[in-house]
Amino acid sequence: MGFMAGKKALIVGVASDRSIATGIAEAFAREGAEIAFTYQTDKLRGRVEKLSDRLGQNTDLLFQCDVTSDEEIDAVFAELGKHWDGLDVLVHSVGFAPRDQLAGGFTESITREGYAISHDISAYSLAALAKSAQPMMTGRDAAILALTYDAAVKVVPNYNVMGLAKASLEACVRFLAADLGPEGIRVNAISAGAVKTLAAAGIGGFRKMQNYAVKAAPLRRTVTIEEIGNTAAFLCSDLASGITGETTFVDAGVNIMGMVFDEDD
Ligand code: NAD
Ligand code: 0WE
Repeated sequence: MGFMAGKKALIVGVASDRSIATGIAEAFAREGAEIAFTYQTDKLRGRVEKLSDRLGQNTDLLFQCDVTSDEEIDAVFAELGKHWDGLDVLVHSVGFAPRDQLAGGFTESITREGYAISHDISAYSLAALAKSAQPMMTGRDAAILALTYDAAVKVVPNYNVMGLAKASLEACVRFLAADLGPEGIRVNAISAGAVKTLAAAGIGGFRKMQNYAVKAAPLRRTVTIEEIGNTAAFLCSDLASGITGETTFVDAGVNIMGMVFDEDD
């Protein structure tokens, strides 16, 4: 029997087979969890349905949800409540900034609107989902997980306003953990190394970034969505019952390096 047997999980953020959320869903299914999914737009419904089916899940448990809409968020939990008497796991694997925010210098690219959109979708949405999910998650050893990136705490070229949004997301994880701990809800984040997903593929210089990661990483490679999924399954299971408010790195060790030399330097 898997270590998530009997757990009911909602995963927000599947957009393709390469999504980090897909790696998380695969690990959850392997460990025996039941999984419901949301999808951002109708265009993505088919993909999420295929994944749900491939993982042997109930394909009725798919809900449209743009996280900028409180109505859509509330509707997800209202609908989910018709199928499940409670929720054990909530995964937030969502991030977005308008494309022009992720290129060029920080002061050059940042705008009030870019700041507002990136923080709304990438950070506030965690609080919004947690707020709406709380009644279904209370009193059952539940867990919430968010995906972050090390540019929350260190400067990464071009990540710009998304770094500020991830800093807010990580602070949100801690405030939620303190607030929801007494309800038996743990809240954690995984800080993932660079993975080539849809959200990453469109980024100029992403190859450079992956090359850097291979050079700098103690493990001399990038990480896979399977590795992120396995850590997510652990953090959302009762195996991690003593862990809350934490950011766990799954990055082949890149973040521990203070300086990296080229072979020929
Ligand atoms: P992805 O493109 O596969 O997933 C991003 C998801 O965000 C998509 O499913 C998209 O539909 C969703 N989304 C965007 N705006 C939304 C909205 N308004 N409403 C609902 N959903 C919305 O890319 P990914 O790399 O799997 O990203 C998942 C998470 O992992 C993000 O938080 C990202 O910042 C984080 N992350 C990614 C990397 C990486 O290198 N790929 C590294 C560290 C952290
Ligand atoms: O969190 C991310 C990706 C975030 C992201 C990506 C996009 C691309 C398409 C947010 N919004 C958008 N908007 C789009 O229009 N990562 C951690 C991956 C990533 O993105 C970077 C990186 C890394 C790593 C952007 C610049 C520099 C490094």
